[in-house]
Amino acid sequence: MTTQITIPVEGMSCTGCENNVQFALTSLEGVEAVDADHLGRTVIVDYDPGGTSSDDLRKAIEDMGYTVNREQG
Ligand SMILES: [Cu+2]
Repeated sequence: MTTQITIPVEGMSCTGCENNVQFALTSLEGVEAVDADHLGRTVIVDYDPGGTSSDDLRKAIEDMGYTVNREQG
């Protein structure tokens, strides 16, 4: 079963940031698709909860130096 989550992310400033986030998250087990949008400040992830968790996704984004707004998502 694939689940989709929209994660509010601060700090992405260009398409290079989008690509970095997409590349890093796509390499995680269970992640099927990633759509990062620096203008909308969101990262939408399709993933299999059996392979990774939403917390793993948030942590991976934070490990790259971006800020996840945990109150909104
Ligand atoms: Cu950038």
